[in-house]
Amino acid sequence: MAMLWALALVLAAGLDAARPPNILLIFADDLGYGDLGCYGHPSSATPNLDQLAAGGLRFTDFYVPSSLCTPSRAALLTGRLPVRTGLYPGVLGPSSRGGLPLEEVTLAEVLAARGYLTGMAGKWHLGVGPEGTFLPPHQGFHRFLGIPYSHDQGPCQNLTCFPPATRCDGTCDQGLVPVPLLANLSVEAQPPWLPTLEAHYVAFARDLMAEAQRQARPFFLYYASHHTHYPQFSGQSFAGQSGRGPFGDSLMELDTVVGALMTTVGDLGLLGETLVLFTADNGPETMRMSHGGCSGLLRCGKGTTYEGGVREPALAFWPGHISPGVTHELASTLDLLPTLTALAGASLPNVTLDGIDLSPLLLGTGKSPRKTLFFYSANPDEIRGVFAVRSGKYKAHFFTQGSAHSDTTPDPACHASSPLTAHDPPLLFDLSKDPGENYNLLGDVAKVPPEALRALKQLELLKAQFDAAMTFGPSQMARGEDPALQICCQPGCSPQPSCCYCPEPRPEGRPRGRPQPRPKLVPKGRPQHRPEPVLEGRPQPVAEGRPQSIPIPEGRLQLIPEGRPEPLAEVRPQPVPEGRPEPLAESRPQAVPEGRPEPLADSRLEPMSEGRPELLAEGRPQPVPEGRPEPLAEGRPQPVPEGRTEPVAEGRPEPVPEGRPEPVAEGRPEPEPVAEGWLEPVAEGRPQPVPEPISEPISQTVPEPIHEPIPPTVPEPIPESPGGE
Ligand SMILES: *[C@@H]1O[C@H](CO)[C@@H](O)[C@H](O)[C@H]1NC(C)=O
Ligand SMILES: *[C@@H]1O[C@H](CO)[C@@H](O)[C@H](O)[C@H]1NC(C)=O
Ligand SMILES: *[C@@H]1O[C@H](CO)[C@@H](O)[C@H](O)[C@H]1NC(C)=O
Ligand SMILES: [Ca+2]
Ligand SMILES: [Ca+2]
Repeated sequence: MAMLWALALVLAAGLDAARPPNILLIFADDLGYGDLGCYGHPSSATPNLDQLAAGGLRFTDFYVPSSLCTPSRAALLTGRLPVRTGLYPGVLGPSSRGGLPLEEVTLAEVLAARGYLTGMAGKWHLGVGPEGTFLPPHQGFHRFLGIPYSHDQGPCQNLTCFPPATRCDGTCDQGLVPVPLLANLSVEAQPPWLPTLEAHYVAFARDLMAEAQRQARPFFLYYASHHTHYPQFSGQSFAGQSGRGPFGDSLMELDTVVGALMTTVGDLGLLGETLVLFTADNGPETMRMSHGGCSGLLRCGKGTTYEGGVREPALAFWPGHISPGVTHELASTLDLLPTLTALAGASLPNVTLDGIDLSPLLLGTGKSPRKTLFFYSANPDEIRGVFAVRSGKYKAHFFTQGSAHSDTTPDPACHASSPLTAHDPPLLFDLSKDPGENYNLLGDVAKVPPEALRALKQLELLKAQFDAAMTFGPSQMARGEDPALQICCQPGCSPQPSCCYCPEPRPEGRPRGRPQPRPKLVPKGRPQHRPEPVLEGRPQPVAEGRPQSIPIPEGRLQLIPEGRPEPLAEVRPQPVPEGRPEPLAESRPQAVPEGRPEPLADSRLEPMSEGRPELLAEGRPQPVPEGRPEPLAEGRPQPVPEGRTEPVAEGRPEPVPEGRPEPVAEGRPEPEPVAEGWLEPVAEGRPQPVPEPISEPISQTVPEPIHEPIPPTVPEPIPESPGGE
């Protein structure tokens, strides 16, 4: 079997690789350009990511096309701008009727067709829809374990975010069901126990990687961590340990996840055959102040088209194939689909792609073919078109708008109070000299350098051409909301949404205080509480350590794939909430993508659901009372644990030395020393299994103390995320 497709690959792709690489794509949430040690943060504890950076290619100019979760994730998985795929404005919610159209071809579908075993752990946020129509199993993922949207899109005031008993910040989104944890199309828990959530994902990931190896096929693992999105959470081993408060603890857990995944790859002997990519969906949510991320020297953060919103840390690691170094070439998450398609020898979807194949840049055989980047606002419209354009070292802002997500920084341009503003002429920055976008080159018309004038003309032309050629797809968000679409572990229960409550058992023993009503979740005779997977330095052998999965009782969200999906285009977009300049629906061609993807070639063992089931669960839930929190209060005081608990510095690889020696044009990564740890220098094809995993064992496993009974007091009001992304 392996030989068959290996031969096919050589014929098809002309790559010298004997087999397509495994692909491990790790995606962080609301993580800023300045948050990692290897990007200069002085107190983050990210030794594993720093080690990836030291042994791989670190990007300084890597972008996402949108600074919000849903559109950014759509772009990552399709290689297409979110305005094409209809993922605008804003983000999807638990009640949304829309989602990433099934006709869109995802990276998972491309790779599954090439024979990959595909799996996703973590945050989806590309729609749920009736009967889970839009969930990952319908978009190319053989396996899925995760939350279908952000973990703040449900009430969180009663949840424990840090053991033993630190509750989550604020209240998150009220009037919604508790966030569900799904295993494929079934509800595993609602809500999950957050302190062990990432550990469950790691167990899932190990299982997927080991199973792929057993089947002698490559894997594609999309690990979309909830870290470091609000509200911050972590397991016991990280709570209070990072030296950077709750955000740092959450980030430290994410970093340890990276180490655990790399250890598994090493244990399987696959380091030289696995391409590891790390980046994040959008910039930091600075409205959380010290509990949010940091864009470093860049301006603003999430929700804006300033650099802090769209420029992200990005690492590519593939020993023996990608030379260690730092690159200043332009790149985007849009480019991952065409790049990975090329590296896997798979077939590109027959659609208009916005991404470009960057494999020459990764493999060190050429420069980045990407020369320009286009940025839409969080609420794009066809009249204004792109807000900002980068070409080479220049970036022009034709429109700017602040965002509540970027509140609380000293720069008022970032804030929600900064209205949508047209700039004519645009704001023009030379990002090579001024990455912080502080000095508008057109600010003093008497002193505009001729080169800047030429750049201005070029950027104006690029915008005009791009906008003229762009056709927006029908907005999925405009399809509106239906509270009955919210996932409920006990369909038909009352009163909804609060009765949709099947919490994950806490790691040890019974919770004290009130008994937990958990009807039917665990059939009689089964252990009440599964063992808690704990992230630690040295992971269990791959075969072990899997959490037992909780059997799903009947009546759950069991989705039977049957029937053809109705064409999405038939759903008439509804009027979009205020703030949009004009209805987008009319006079727009229904841009549901040309060219249906071919059926997945390889569906052995784990067939993916096709199409949308027609059955609706009986006992529709009732409409959810409106209870959206007010957009924003003013900055809340944050009790920030100051005073480091332990030194973080030692054992951490040094930040990769900057000092770009050569003009940006070079394109060749600069060689860097290879770090030790799980990262062994890979001389030839197949590395030895690496016995010693993570360079720096994080703290030892500590049993999770029993959670305190929750006092009935209502936490103080805390500003909630506008829109719950
Ligand atoms: C999902 O379905 C696949 C295929 O049936 C199965 O192997 C896997 O264990 C299921 N559960 C999860 C969490 O992926
Ligand atoms: C790609 O799509 C276009 C338009 O939908 C179609 O005309 C063309 O035949 C397709 N090409 C392939 C190779 O399927
Ligand atoms: C939180 O707990 C309190 C006290 O037990 C309870 O009254 C309230 O309904 C809970 N809220 C949610 C959203 O679960
Ligand atoms: Ca995000
Ligand atoms: Ca699809």
